[in-house]
Amino acid sequence: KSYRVAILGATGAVGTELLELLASRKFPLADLKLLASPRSAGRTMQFGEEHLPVEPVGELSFDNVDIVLASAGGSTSKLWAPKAVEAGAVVVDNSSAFRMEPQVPLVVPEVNPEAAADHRGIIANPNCTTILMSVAVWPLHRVQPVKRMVAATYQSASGAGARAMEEVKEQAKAILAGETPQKEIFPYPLAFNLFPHNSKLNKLGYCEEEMKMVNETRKIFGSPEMRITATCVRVPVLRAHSEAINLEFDRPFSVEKARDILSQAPGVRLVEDWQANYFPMPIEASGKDEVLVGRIREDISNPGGLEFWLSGDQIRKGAALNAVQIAELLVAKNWVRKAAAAVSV
Ligand code: A2P
Ligand code: 11C
Repeated sequence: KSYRVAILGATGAVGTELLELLASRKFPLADLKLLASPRSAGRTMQFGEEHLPVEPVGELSFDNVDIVLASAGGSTSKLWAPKAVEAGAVVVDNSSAFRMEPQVPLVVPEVNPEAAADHRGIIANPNCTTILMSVAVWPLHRVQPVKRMVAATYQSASGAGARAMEEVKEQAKAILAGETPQKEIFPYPLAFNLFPHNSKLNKLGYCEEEMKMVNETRKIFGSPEMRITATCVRVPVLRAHSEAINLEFDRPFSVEKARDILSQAPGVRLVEDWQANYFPMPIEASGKDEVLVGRIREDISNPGGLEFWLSGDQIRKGAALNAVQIAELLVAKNWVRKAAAAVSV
């Protein structure tokens, strides 16, 4: 069986990676349609050996499409995902638009693949920081439940899109040339700087990005009461996020056991050389599928606690790869069932 796939937001940072992943992972494609805004009309994008046209998304875009991979922002998803479902497609949505809706599965394939079985046309891809944390924490949580989780993030420019990545490069060039850095996407200069994540703040002083880590992780883990807190910070890195994670358990979790579990965990690569002081770095996580985890140590302030550090490619596992893995899961389990009959070729 092969499937007719559309990428909504094909020209973006995540969209471009989706194209690459569908080709390199040999997704069973009967057809691939590239959709973006009218700004991209007339553009073509390379897919393997071919050059495919980019079409502005419109009312007829989802006719004869089985799977939509959407990464064009929340408002675009809100507008088009229901229309795609109505047209018979299943939508794997990378935006935050539907994640917390009770009937929408929120899926990290290494953690809760079974949740995808119950989809009603839309499956949500979690926020990048949540995905990276979930992949690393879940294998430990399964063995010994986490009582409380404290995260601090070091988030790359890519989380704000392709134009934000260009912006930080331009700012760095300007600063090195002794000029004033310009800003359009970010509220403050990011090059040679950092700032707390600039998403909307709530009454408790938490920004949206931090609340995504709390609420999405609870949903993915099926632990609605889990105690989680986070501080999210944007750093001048191009495309991989890092996170410092502190876990608290009811009783001590041996570092050796944690290391052993994480060295075998799906989607995780242990990166630790204590002699060389060598641990995960965003520059080495970039372009990799695995979440790099290391610096696992006992929390000296809490005998039941573990500290560790991770870096993961925000565009890949934090977004595009997770979405493609969800699509692969739907195919493998024959769960693309809301879609019009898959084409046999
Ligand atoms: P376009 O390139 O035509 O603006 P990023 O996250 O890297 O900024 O990318 C956002 C993606 O979402 C791009 O592919 C962009 O297309 C697409 N997009 C943004 N707004 C819309 C819209 N209103 N309708 C369709 N696609 C959109
Ligand atoms: C960032 N993770 O790095 C965010 C952007 O909910 O998908 C993606 C927002 C989301 O800023």
